[in-house]
Amino acid sequence: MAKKIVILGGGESGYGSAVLAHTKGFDTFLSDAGTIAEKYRLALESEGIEYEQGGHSEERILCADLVVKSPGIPDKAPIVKALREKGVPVVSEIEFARPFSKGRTLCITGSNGKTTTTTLTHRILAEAGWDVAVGGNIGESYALSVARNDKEWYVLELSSFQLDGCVDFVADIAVLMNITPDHLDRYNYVFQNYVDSKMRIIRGHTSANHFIYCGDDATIRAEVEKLNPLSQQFPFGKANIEGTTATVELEGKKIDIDLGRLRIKGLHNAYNAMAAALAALAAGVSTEQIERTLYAFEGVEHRLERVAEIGGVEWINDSKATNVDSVWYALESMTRPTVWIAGGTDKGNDYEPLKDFVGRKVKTLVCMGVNNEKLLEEFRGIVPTYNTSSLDECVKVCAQVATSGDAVLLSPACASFDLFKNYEQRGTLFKQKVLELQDNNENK
Ligand code: UMA
Ligand code: ADP
Repeated sequence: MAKKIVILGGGESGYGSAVLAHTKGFDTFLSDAGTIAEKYRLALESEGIEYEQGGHSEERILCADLVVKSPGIPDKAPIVKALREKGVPVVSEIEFARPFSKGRTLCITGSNGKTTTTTLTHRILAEAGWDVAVGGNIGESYALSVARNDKEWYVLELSSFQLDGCVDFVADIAVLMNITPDHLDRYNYVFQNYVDSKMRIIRGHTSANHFIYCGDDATIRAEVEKLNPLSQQFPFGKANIEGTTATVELEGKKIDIDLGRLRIKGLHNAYNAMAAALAALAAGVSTEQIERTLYAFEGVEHRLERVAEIGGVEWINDSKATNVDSVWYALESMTRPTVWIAGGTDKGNDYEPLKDFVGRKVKTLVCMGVNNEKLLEEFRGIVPTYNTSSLDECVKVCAQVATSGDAVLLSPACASFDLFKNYEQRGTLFKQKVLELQDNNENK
């Protein structure tokens, strides 16, 4: 009899896992506690995959031989607790899909910089003509790609939630960008639990594997010392930078990255470029090919994205900056007096690390959110502040206070859910408003 696989969650991850399980001939059942989006529901129906929504039917799920859990479902969900109590194995989509793929995996994790580094690395491999797909915490799920069109190489962005459900999965090449507090609500508010999750990126490593990590990150350094991984290690960091050149070297191949020629700016993007270059070298891409893509890469939407220059004011969309560390790097990269837009759903932020930059680089703080009290209190004595509760109001205030030579930076340090569907919608609407402002300005 076919092994019974239950998939929990019918979003991108669950849908991909269900297709893969069904394709491989398992007795497949997908269960979603909420409502499955129409596109996934229709696709499940057309594939003939059994599913339920609006609740998890415990009796059936507990009979599974294996459960594949979507990353957004926390361990404290009653159904997951019940499965663990019964001893039913619960794994992530990444763990489940790996054995069905012939491809090698280049996996990138970290608290910040994952998407930028993953996108850049994937582009390097793709432009070098390799048979490669990108997946994981970005775009189409890994499982779906393995089911439909398995590749020789996968560049995977891995979240801590995905790493949590990995047991035997080994990242052939592992990249760890940084570890700073994030998602602590999923880790009992214990930072070390989150750190342990991130360090799973090197689980099972032998001397055949490459481990590329930011050597400037004290948390990672301490973990490397403690875990003493067998992998070949390639730390990158400020020590690689001399003047405006960042030099990386792997197995006798060397690249001098001219930071001035990169289109993506700031120290964090120097880190991202070094990580991507090392990862591509580890995969075996030529130095010429890596350099070509590095200098052409324009970055990813909503990450320090330049929107327009209006009356000498540069408007920048960094809507993806949803935690304090990413804002630190955004402010670090600012070269103009900055009108800083922040606010949204606070994730228990400690704003202390930003105060020095705010004092030196920020001209005005414009808060945008339903409840801005915490931000206002933190920064009131340091810079002039404005309290706004809609995008319209916020952009109007920014246009009034910014003068030629300034920058207006949307880098919220918070999630977007108080006023927007997600960070993409926040960034897209911000860009629309800025472009309207530009049109009005030109028609004056
Ligand atoms: N659900 C249940 N039971 C529950 C709780 C939720 O069935 O107890 C259902 C919901 O009703 C919903 C489904 O689970 O239909 C959603 O599952 P999900 O939240 O795991 O979302 P997916 O669409 O499957 O997307 C997930 C990742 N989402 C999260 O980790 C929250 C996507 O990362 C990832 O791209 C995708 O799998 C493919 O692998 C997104 C993300 O926000 C981009 N990631 C976080 C981040 O970057 O900060 C980690
Ligand atoms: P992630 O996928 O980890 O969220 P992104 O590449 O999407 O990372 O970037 C998220 C935010 O973090 C952006 O606002 C960006 O400006 C900032 N950022 C990008 N790379 C880094 C890095 N290496 N260190 C710190 N912050 C970064």
